[in-house]
Amino acid sequence: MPAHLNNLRPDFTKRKISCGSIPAYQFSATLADELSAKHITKREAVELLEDMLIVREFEEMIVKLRSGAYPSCAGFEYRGPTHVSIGQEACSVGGCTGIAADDYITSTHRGHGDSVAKGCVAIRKMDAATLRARLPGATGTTAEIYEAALEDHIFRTAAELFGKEEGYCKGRGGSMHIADFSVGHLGANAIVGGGVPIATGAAWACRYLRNGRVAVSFAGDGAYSNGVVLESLNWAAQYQFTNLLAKDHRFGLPMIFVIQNNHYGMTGRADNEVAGVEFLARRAAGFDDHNMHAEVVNGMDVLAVREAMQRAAALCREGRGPCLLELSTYRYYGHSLSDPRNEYRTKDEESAWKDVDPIKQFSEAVIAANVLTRKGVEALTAKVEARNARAAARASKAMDPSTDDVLKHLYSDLTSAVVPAEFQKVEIVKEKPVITRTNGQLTYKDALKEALLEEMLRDNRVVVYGEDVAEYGGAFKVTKGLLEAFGRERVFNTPISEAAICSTAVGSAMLGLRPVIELMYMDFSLMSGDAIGNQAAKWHYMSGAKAEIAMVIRASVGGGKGYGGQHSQTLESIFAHIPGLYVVYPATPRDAKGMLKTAIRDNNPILFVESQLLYMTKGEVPEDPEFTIPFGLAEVKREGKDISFIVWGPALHDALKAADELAKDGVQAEVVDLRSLVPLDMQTVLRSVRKTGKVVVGSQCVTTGSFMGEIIANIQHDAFDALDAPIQRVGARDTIAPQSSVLEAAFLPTVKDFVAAARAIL
Ligand SMILES: Cc1ncc(C[n+]2csc(CCOP(=O)(O)OP(=O)(O)O)c2C)c(N)n1
Repeated sequence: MPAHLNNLRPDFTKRKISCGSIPAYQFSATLADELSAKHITKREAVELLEDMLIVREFEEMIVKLRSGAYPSCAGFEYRGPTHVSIGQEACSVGGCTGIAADDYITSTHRGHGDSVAKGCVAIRKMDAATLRARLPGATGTTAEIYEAALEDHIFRTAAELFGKEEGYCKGRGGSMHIADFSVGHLGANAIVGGGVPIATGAAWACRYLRNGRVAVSFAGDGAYSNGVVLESLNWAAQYQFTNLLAKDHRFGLPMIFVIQNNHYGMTGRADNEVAGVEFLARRAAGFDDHNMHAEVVNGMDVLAVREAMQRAAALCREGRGPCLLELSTYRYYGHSLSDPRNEYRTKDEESAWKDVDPIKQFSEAVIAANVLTRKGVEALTAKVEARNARAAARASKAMDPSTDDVLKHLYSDLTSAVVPAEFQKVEIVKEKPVITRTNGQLTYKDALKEALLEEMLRDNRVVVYGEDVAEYGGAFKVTKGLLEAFGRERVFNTPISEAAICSTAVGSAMLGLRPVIELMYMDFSLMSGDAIGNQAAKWHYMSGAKAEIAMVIRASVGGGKGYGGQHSQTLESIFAHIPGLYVVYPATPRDAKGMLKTAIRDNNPILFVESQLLYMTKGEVPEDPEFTIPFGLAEVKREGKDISFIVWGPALHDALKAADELAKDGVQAEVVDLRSLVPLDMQTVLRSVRKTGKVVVGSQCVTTGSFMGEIIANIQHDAFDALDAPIQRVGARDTIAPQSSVLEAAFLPTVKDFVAAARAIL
């Protein structure tokens, strides 16, 4: 039994389960109170007001731009999204001032405010040297450089919204995906809830790295009905994180879930309509025995938000995370500017919320506490308006990206060729797994394990997690023994939450870790479609190459075992269709080791497909820990001159057997193993096609719509003249994998199918 778990006994004692209570709206201090208690300085109070004004003015700019009424950008047409957060400024500014400048946030489609606030707060806390590095060539007094840095921040934010090369993400991300990794902003997210597991992964990375930082996910009320958000709450609260390391000291994830509850999804309301709780903060009680330190806070009061965030961040730093804060707020405009709001709410309701406007209230508080005079507030407002206008005008005239660069930043060119010294020191907790060669050979499974072992020994940033990968070693034992070698910090079981497994890996990769995660069956990758396709694949590009997403998703294909429709699919074609991912599928033990090591060292997100049919196959595998196989290199596994089999995955072995069969008739078949679909090595394929003139393309994918069609399209385009016959395709039949073994045999491609396809054109 794992040492950290107790002996499980039946216990049906009659009892009541208490869910405790969650405090709501406890903060009642005025600014004057806070000043006299020295919880805030006058200067900080002015900065709070200024930052809220910057956010509001920025959002007003979007509204005016849409109607052509923003004179500073006359003639400029803004064509991006218009999810403005006017009304919610206290959440963004209070939220970002309550945490440290180098803490992390993720945000949402309505994230301009969070983005602007995070940058302003971070800039104010930068020392002069950091500021000068941020603004090379800036001159003047320190105060002038701070001013210039704020203006530059607004400029880069606006430039990103306007799709310009000088935007934070070089115009690749835009309004709904803006990120600034230099200030810990890990990205807004256009997928409702999408940023929450990313922040959770970042929080896990903070804990792993012991960097003392906190990760915050800002997300709306709507997001808190989304599956991956609920998975994140569960993920962050796991006992193994909160209680494991020391019995009397929690060491929970430094994660703050912030619900910016503006009371509407797009139009649907959580309270009274699409959820069953009055306060979404109750979600915390569903996942954590301690309710995660949840609070409901007046989100129209910047001091209340700031104070609650400070408390939550302090708890996180003490190891008492995660925390959850529900901020009750309101957006004055519709979901976007095309939403007139009249179908689902009243003017009366809107005006009640405007009465407690965060900027109006805090301006009065600043005046009442003698921090600024009314004139002083007006002057501050005018300064903000002028600064924002200058920045926006400059952004509207900034350079567009070059159209030649449309593919630039799709993939990272970086690898972990050099492991930083601090990550080279690796501790063996108990013992390393022994991997034995029999007659110089390893199984495919052990080749994978050897790759993992070597890479984990080489680089402390490599972590392994997935369902049942720890003591049990994974459903197919690939990771067996790694827990004993590296301990539970680096090898741990996860909840059955494929979406969170993949999305948290994105978040931890953003902080520089190199997660290798396991999906027990490739079929389950469909549970993590967003994480893989919208998050992992896209963040390097959408961030303008500011984010490196070095992660490997090992997905095991179960076809051929009689496991039926939901455990047998070969789905790499779906993922090869999504730009931004690498998709590789080794078919021999040697390739398995060499390519997994390459995958772990590469800085791109990699879908690494394995076949359960191949796990026990044996072959020679180099022992050299520096042995790697580059991606995008197909290999001729058998030379021939009469016909080419272009294959990948287990189909390689069928094609090789078919080649033996054809050899009996004197036909010399060449067998090309693609090994990686993305990047794809068409040169080796075309060389073979030009030699033989006859082609059979094969894989275990369901035939229609598979990547086989892509290969065929390329061949006919680039080597049409070399073809002597129509290209043949050998894939699985266009149906669902059946349970019955006779039916499954009829479903999957066979050696006979390869032979028949070849004979048809020979
Ligand atoms: C996964 C997903 N589903 C639906 C949408 C379309 N959509 C965009 S914003 C939105 C409402 C989100 O509500 P909430 O999370 O409360 O944030 P708010 O817009 O109120 O800030 C919807 C349904 C989406 N972008 N992503």
